[in-house]
Amino acid sequence: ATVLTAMAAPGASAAGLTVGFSQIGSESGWRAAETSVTKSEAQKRGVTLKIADAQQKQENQIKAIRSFVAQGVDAIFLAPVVATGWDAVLREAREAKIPVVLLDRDIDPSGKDLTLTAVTSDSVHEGKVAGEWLAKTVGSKPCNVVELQGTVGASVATNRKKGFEQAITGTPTIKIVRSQTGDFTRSKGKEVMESFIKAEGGGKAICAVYAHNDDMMVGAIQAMKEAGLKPGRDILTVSIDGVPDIFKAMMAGDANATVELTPNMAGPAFDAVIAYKTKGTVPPKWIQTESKLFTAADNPQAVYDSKKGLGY
Ligand code: GYE
Repeated sequence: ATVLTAMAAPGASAAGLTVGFSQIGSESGWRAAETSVTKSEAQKRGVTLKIADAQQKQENQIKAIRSFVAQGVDAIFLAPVVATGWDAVLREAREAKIPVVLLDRDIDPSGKDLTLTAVTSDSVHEGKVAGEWLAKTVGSKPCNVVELQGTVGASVATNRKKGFEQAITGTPTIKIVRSQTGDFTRSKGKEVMESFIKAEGGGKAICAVYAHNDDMMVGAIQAMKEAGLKPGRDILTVSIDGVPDIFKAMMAGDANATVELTPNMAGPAFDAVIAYKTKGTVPPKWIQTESKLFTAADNPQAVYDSKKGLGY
């Protein structure tokens, strides 16, 4: 096991490094998995990891970063809940010569110079893939879409909206008729979907639901079922993340498609920090992870099984 670990992590000379991770919270299954994968990726490399859970609040993240700076950690990982408002605290980290790596979400350009790199998927692309799947699936049939947005001000919410809209602009028969934030949670996704169904006269005229993450979709599926609607059959669903429960919903015929992204953003981030700290290697400004379309026809059972034990 020792040999394998050393092979998987050539930067094993990183033993002794301490990384502080300001995590957003645990709003979704994807994020729970990210936290758990980050712990195991740290362990593999002999890195000491300190995690601060911000309970979705930016002010808590700012406090956590200040505390990591005061403790003199070797690097800071930040999953920024929103895109703006980081410049001051990032400058403090820079003054202390502590590199900051963004994980899974981005910040506005003004603060980017203050970070070492960002490990994220391409969230505009994810929205595009979702929109293209819908356009292809409905063809020329008119389609009223309701959209569940992620956290207001989060880069991934802005981008997933933008990408989806780009994909459907060429198809005027597809219309977003309602769009509201469900804050990336199951409970809000359900609540907002209930209000959409009410506002749309019982929901019969809704053709598709687009949710910026699977958790909100799982909530929306429940709302649709409770309203006597048939998600996955009469109402198409497309969302993002690839959490086990969406594959389960696909197996039951309640969901149609998701865009899967890896919860392992920390692995490449640790490698970048280790190379930077031990060899002075400056990473590219963006380390991009993959995201890909997955539909109910792609053997959801197998994916579901493969996700067991990953911390979702
Ligand atoms: O898709 C969502 C989470 O930033 C990529 O945040 C992440 C997103 C993820 O809460 O489920």
